[in-house]
Amino acid sequence: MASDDSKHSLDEGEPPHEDKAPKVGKPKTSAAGATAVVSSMNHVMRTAGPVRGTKALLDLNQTDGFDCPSCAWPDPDDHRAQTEFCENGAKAIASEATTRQIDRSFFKKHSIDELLEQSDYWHDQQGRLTEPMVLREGSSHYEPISWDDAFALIGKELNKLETPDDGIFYTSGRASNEAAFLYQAFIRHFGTNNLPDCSNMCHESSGTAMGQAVGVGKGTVTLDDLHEAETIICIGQNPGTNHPRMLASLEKCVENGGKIIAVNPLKEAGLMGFAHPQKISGMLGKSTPLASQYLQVKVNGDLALLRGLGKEFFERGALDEKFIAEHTQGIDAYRTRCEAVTWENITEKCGIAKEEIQQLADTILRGERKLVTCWAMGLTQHRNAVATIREVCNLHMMLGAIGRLGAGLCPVRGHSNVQGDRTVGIFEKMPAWFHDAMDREFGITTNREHGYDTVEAILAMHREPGKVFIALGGNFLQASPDTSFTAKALQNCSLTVHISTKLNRSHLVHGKTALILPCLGRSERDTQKSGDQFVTCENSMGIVHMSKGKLTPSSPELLSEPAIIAGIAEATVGNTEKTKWRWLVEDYDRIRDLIEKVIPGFAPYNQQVRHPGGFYLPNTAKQRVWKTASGKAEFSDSLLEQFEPADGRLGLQTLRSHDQYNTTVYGLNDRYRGIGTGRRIIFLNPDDMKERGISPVSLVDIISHWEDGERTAEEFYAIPYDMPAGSAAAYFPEANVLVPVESTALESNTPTSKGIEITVKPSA
Ligand SMILES: Nc1nc2c(c(=O)[nH]1)N[C@H]1C(S)=C(S)[C@@H](COP(=O)(O)OP(=O)(O)OC[C@H]3O[C@@H](n4cnc5c(=O)[nH]c(N)nc54)[C@H](O)[C@@H]3O)O[C@H]1N2
Ligand SMILES: Nc1nc2c(c(=O)[nH]1)N[C@H]1C(S)=C(S)[C@@H](COP(=O)(O)OP(=O)(O)OC[C@H]3O[C@@H](n4cnc5c(=O)[nH]c(N)nc54)[C@H](O)[C@@H]3O)O[C@H]1N2
Ligand SMILES: [Mo]
Repeated sequence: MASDDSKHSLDEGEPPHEDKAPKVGKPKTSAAGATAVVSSMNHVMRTAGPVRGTKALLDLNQTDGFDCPSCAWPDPDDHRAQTEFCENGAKAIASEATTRQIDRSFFKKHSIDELLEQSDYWHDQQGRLTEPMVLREGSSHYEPISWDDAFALIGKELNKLETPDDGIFYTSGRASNEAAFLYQAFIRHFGTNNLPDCSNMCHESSGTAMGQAVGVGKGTVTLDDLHEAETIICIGQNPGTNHPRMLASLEKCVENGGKIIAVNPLKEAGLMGFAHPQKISGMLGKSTPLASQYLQVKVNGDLALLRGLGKEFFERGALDEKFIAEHTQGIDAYRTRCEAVTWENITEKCGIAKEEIQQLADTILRGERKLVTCWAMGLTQHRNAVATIREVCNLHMMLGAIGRLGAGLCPVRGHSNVQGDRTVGIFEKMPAWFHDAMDREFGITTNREHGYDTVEAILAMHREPGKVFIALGGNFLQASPDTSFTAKALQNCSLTVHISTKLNRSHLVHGKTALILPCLGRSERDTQKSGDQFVTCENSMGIVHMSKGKLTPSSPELLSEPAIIAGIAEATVGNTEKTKWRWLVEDYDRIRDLIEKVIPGFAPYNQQVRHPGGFYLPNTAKQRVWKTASGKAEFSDSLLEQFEPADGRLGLQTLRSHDQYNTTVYGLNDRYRGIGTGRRIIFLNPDDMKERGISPVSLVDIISHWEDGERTAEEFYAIPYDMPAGSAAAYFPEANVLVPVESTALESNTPTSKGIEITVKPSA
């Protein structure tokens, strides 16, 4: 699958190369503070203007305002500051509330080829999409199309397919519960379970592992638990950039006497210290030190490190015997694994000394052993991700550190409603009870065959031309692995459709025919027949709450996501006695009434969600009820296998800069890591650079190695950085060309975006 020709052309989806070397300065040792406030204000005022910008910020994350679209971190149940947002939330809003616009004249002026030559940053800068556009077969330019014609075109193409399984329906995690539920209902009426989503590339490994271990694929803690915890481990996560409001909780934990432990190959500013931008001391630059111990683990050395901790707990007899006897099964096999492994093996694999692991054990075992473990992509995007996350669960089960105050599991979600989308049915393999309920409520017979996840969908589109691909948000091309392979998959489609707010590269690498359907954003007023609507989202801690946009929509042509879905559904599967698509959209309460009938835990949805702050969905693991096969929490006893590059090669992880939201590039700097401008960058250990004759800020080519051959990304600037030898890091999505589509995590099938075997050499 690797291409023989190492050079990528633009229609293979790789963003254009940069012509300037990056400015490089010293990495920071704490996050947020006044710079963050200034940076966010600048951003918002520049792009959204003072009136629209201020209004947007004042509504952000207030109980009667809209939910920040940037991340899934919860809002405090009470006492919300007037500034309950972070720098990156503000940037997300600026990007959405911008006054710049893309209309038909823009597309008339710029051909697809010209647009491909522009960077992702440039695409975002062009502003909001304002009217539906079509790219006709063979044409070089998008042109306007009416909404009804667009819906009819989609209906015609979908109904032409040989089987409903030739339709692929992607979802990105910004879609509200209402949009997501309606979308999946339409797709299940149509007759397929091909519902790949961004979660497949994100926290799928967490859901899989936690489902096996504790019977629930979601986190078991609340903000109070973080504040009450004695120890919080942040492993494989960079909250300073990706969940900045989490830093306030970490600070609170420290102020209450708790300790923060960071496990990360890179020294990340936000884990070292935090200057609270909502406090005077923080504004003046006084920061609270966060991590009391910083373990610079080798890339993917986490399983070994955690196994070492388990071994230490057993050696010290530090077990909650009562919890183990009452609630768990399988500890003996796990004990045998821990005893069998040697300390040499552990330290060699993780790169952390035994004494450091013992020091961590001392920290965790003090007091009442109130432990919270937070993790994100540094754990989930590896081949052994499910085994690693189950190991986290093992440690919590040994200490009974789950389902009690100050203790529990905290997978920190990405997209603001990625968790809710899954709850309401965006999944290629929903359980039988869900299908039964859909059949009952809608009077249909749903297809029970599992559908494609993201990687399976790419492989299928690549293999079998003529499919229809529809995306509810997101940027499938740039978010997916193996960019040129995915580009070919999209180009193979008869029709590609994107429901989007902003222009992105997925609109430009397209099927025979392509549609861009522009929708309202979170911050905008959504008026339907019964009046102004709100939508609902579920955050990382299982709280469902409302989100109500108040800004005037960027264009009167925009439709809401639910309205677009209803239009497509009506044109494709038609109305039935039970389902009148456009009627449902007249009043979103009607959609919520259906959700509550299909999915347990929501009733009385329309009532509860109108309470300020929303309501918690039930979480059995939090109640110490285990919905696993055995009815107990299950220990795992996986082999200690990890990703280890061959001699002379490095382990590349792909991560986010401070100035991006996934594939949306807000700016070209990565302030905390000291990068002034530039994104085609690879961070390397200084010794690894010397060994290869690579000088600082010089150009290198990166080659990734996989069973099917090599993939190359040319001309990245090499930056020396404090990280373990053998480890490397580059930005997503520029480095996605290097991620082999078939290199995925066991069981969860998540692309191994943090574990890519590479060689690096100076560019010719
Ligand atoms: N501003 C902003 N906020 C965001 C996003 C964004 O792009 N921008 N994206 C959202 C989304 S969808 C998500 S999923 C989250 C992502 O949130 P994160 O998971 O924090 O995002 P990444 O940048 O992928 O960072 C992964 C971190 O894991 C570390 N890491 C990499 N490999 C390993 C490893 O093998 N072991 C360990 N221990 N650490 C490792 C990296 O050094 C980095 O610090 O953020 C969400 N919030
Ligand atoms: N190499 C590598 N690849 C990765 C990752 C990695 O760490 N490394 N991370 C993975 C992860 S964690 C994730 S979650 C995925 C993200 O994958 P996606 O969710 O597909 O990507 P995003 O960049 O979040 O999508 C951005 C686009 O969404 C559209 N959009 C924004 N707001 C809205 C809205 O309100 N409604 C609609 N309809 N559209 C909107 C805009 O047009 C914008 O261009 O990427 C994955 N890919
Ligand atoms: Mo994500």
